[in-house]
Amino acid sequence: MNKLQETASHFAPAGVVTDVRPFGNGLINDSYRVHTEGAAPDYLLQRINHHIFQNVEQLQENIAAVTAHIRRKLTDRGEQDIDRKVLTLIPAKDGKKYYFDGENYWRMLLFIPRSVSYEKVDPTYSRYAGLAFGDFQRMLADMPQTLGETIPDFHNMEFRLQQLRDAVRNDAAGRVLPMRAIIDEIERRATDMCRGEQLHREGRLPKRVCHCDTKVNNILFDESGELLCVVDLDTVMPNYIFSDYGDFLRTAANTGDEDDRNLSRVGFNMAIFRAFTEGYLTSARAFLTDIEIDHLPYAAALFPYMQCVRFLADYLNGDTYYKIQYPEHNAVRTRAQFALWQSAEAHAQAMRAYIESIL
Ligand code: GN1
Ligand code: MG
Repeated sequence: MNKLQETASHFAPAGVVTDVRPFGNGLINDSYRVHTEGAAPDYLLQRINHHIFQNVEQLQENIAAVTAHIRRKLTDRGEQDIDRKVLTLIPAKDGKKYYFDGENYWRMLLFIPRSVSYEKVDPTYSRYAGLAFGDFQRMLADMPQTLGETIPDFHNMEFRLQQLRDAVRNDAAGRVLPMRAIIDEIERRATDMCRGEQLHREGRLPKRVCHCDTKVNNILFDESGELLCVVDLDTVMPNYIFSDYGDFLRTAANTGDEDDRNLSRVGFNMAIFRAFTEGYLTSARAFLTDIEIDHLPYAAALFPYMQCVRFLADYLNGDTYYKIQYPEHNAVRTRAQFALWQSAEAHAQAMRAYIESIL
């Protein structure tokens, strides 16, 4: 039995474990697929990045509450195949929702079979995703528990800018100089990009339970194309609906890659925008306020901007947060998100016109 198999044995999966192999490409946690013999289901074993999620106990309580709530909603609606439409936490043998090996925190989930995720989706899939996120927010609207913020100020733009300013001041890795032009442009637009925080302080923008990491590869589809569920629930917490709307478009409506070196490939794809927005408003319009709807184009630009700020701060700090594949990776990511942000801003008028046309 190797180390990973030994870790898996602290949970109580049905069936005999045959193999544990790396799975997926998240930038934060490490995931492994636990293969089992015969008809028993497979599992997903994850090492939780506890430097980032510092309160693992609360994190796991959040996930348990959210998945139980969604499961109840799906059951009430008479959905079939529920184990593939919501995540299932597998408790550790001692009954806890995680296992601590003295150094690392682990959790286990049921592996969702015959599912696929994508780095890019077409308009048809984007529309499904829009419907699904609107529905996700609606299902969680009446959760009895108040969820903790698993990462405080996660999508607080003022806080993210403060982190960037600290990183610029410290210049820990000596990388500020070549990034100066980008930093200046970020600062020039800073006040406007913090509008969400401003509206919230004025009591005009609510927080609702959101997913907060709706990048397109966090959505599972059935092999037939049907949408199954959203995964990566670590960041589910109260936030502005802009998070889910904006982060999906940041990843799905980018004609290039999140870390594209070729900036001429990067741009904001209006066909994806239209399909996703139409789907999202179909399921969310009933509960959204006018202020939320009016600011959807702002949200579409905010998320590439925020991700640019976050990648840049990490680059300046010497790559302490995101996993990187090569030394300049965070600089490349910063430039790609910067280009996407500029493109999204250039499309703001067209976005507004489309939203008006469908309401
Ligand atoms: C991280 O874990 P993953 O790769 O789905 C990050 C998101 C970023 C994203 C950028 C907890 O998501 O906020 O938008 O990378 N998650 C955390 O690709 O910071
Ligand atoms: Mg992920």
